[in-house]
Order: sequence, then C-alpha cells, then structure tokens
Amino acid sequence: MSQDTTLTIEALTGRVEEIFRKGGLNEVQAGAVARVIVAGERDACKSHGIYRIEGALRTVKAGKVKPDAIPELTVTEGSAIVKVNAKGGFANPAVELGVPALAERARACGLAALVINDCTHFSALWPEVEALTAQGLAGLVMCPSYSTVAPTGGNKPLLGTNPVAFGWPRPGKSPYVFDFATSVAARGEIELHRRAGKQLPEGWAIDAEGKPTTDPEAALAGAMLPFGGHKGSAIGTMVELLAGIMIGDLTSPEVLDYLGTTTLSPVHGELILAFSPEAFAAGRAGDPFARAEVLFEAIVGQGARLPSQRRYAARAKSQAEGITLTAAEMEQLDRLLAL
Ligand code: NDP
Ligand code: PYC
Repeated sequence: MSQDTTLTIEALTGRVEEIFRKGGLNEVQAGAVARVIVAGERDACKSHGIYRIEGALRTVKAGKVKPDAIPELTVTEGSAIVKVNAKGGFANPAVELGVPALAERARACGLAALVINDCTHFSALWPEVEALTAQGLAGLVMCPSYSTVAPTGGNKPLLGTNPVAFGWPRPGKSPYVFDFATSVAARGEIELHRRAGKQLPEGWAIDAEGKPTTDPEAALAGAMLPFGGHKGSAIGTMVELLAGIMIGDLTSPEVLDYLGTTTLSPVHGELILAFSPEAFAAGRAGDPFARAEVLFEAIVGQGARLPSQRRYAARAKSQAEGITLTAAEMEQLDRLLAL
C-alpha cells in the first residue's frame, strides 16, 4: 500500500518554488506563488493548495500569464489609493509589493485602498487580509473570477465565484478572518469532488439545462449557485462592480471571453481595503480592540466557533509536525519537478 509523506513547510515551499522556476517563473513570481500555495496546504485549504500548481503552469504555457513579470508600484502623494500593476504576472508578488505602502497610507489616512490591475489570481484571499491584520489593520479584500455562477433567478454562468475576505486584528491572538466564495462553495471544491468521485451536496449547482444537480461533471458543465440566494447573488455582483469595473479591470464574463476556458487561472484585478480601527474610533468611548473581544467572547460563549479557527489549528499542526501529503500528491509533485 502506498504511504503518506510528511514534509516540513520549508521543504514543501522549496519544492513548489523549484517547480515554478522550472516552469519559467522568475524569482519574484516563483517565490510569492510558492508561498501562497504552501500556505493553503499548511492551513488545510486543499481547494487552494498544491492542487492549484497544474492550473497555474497551464496558464503560463497558454501564454495568459507572464512568468517574468515584475510588478510596478504607484503611490501618489496625498492619495489613499495605492496601485500596483502586476504587469500580466500573478497577483501574489503584486500583493507583497503593495501591502507595505497600503499599510502606511491606511495609518496616515485611516482608510486606504490597494488596487491591483492586470494580474492572474488563483489563490485564497486570507493571505492578503492576514498581511494587514499582522500590522494592526482591519482588511477587506475581493476579486472577480470568471463566469461560473448563475445569478439568482437565472440559469447560466455569468458571475464569478467572487471571493470576499475580511480580517480584524486581535492583539496577542490570531486575527478574526473569514474568507469565502460568494457561490455556495469555491469551484475548486467541485473539482476536488469530481476527482474524488464524490457527489456534491444538494443546492450547490445546476446542470446545463438549469436543473439542480449533485453530479460534479454536470455542475462544471452547468452553473454554480450563489450562497444565500439573492443575497450572495447581490454580493457577487458588488464584487464585479468594485473589483472589476470600478478599478478599470475585467469582470467575470470578460475574463471568460478573454480566456475562452475555465481550465486556466483567471486574469483580472483585485481590490484590497485597509482600515485603522483606532483612527475610526478616535474620540469615542472604548478601545475598539477590547470591544471586539467582548463580541468574539459572546459568539464563542454560545458554542459557535470563529471563522479561521479550523485553519489556525491546521497551521499549528503543520508547524509542529510538518505537512502530510498522499502518495498521489507526492507523485504529482515529482512529475511536475521532472518536467
Ligand atoms: P467555505 O464555504 O469553506 O467558507 C470558508 C470560510 O468560512 C472560512 O473562513 C472558514 O473558516 C469559515 N467557516 C467554515 N465553517 C465555519 C463554521 N462552522 N463556523 C465559523 N466559520 C466557518 O469556503 P469557500 O469554499 O467559499 O472558499 C474557499 C476558498 O476559496 C477561500 O479561501 C476563497 O478565497 C477561495 N476562492 C478563491 C477564488 C479566486 O478567484 N481566487 C474564487 C473563489 C474562492 P475555516 O477555514 O477555519 O474553516
Ligand atoms: O475555487 O472558485 C474557485 C476559484 C476560481 C479561481 C480561483 N479559485
């Protein structure tokens, strides 16, 4: 019987980075992309872990992402809007480049935005919000994707899975972070169900005729559904407006037109907002961080859990024991290294 293998976080990062270098990515791209993929694997976010490597490499091969891009930062004196043009590369190095300037502007203005244009984004959004909470800032991040989700009342893919993530810093503790697709689940989850030969839960998707389906193949050929009916549909639309149209970048239907397929990683923009809770609460009674703790304690006090606690537990385990991969996953890494 084939065995699982456990690697340290550093060893897995080195391996994934080498795969991307061999795939033609420069140092800036390979490093940032490997870090975010391994962070996904470390935190048991399988839909955005090592499974994403092949899609990212396919996108390079298809010429839809520039493997040698060097992102460019623009900070305008007196403006709360910081911009990074990813120059056709992956979003992750653009995020790493822009976040320090965004944090500086948020501290100076109370609220600031980082606009990332012309990027390929395939990853989870919590790394972006955690980069802000680590600096004592609250963060709100969103991006479109490509048309895979039918608006509520519709029956064809139009909106993207359009993730939204939010983070609130907790002094001395891991931050409050949520990060989810505005579809019932990320598309990556559908693909993982397909690979595992598992049916989807009801309510996730419709087939090409617009009928409810639990078959992942039929769902991939049909459309996913927004979470929470009209509410998720409207929030997904908001993401198209703010993180597509408002920042002068592609909407999900435009991304699909450009790529012609959902088998490549999507190319669009990203909007990252940073807030200084101290600046907003200045002059009002009570420390905002202490008041937030009262709220979190009340939530947990009812037996509920805070979002990201599962992820932090997985992270602590990976940090202590390493990341365990199946034989099939190791074979995939070895195959990609040998290309
Ligand atoms: P889920 O529906 O699994 O929701 C994830 C969020 O909800 C996490 O913050 C999770 O915390 C929290 N959560 C789950 N269960 C509970 C619970 N019982 N109580 C409290 N909180 C809970 O995620 P999705 O499938 O919608 O999205 C997964 C990932 O896919 C996200 O990281 C998203 O950014 C990414 N994505 C990226 C896209 C892109 O274009 N780049 C597109 C779409 C999605 P925990 O992790 O601790 O369980
Ligand atoms: O899982 O929906 C998804 C997704 C789309 C782009 C990157 N991840």
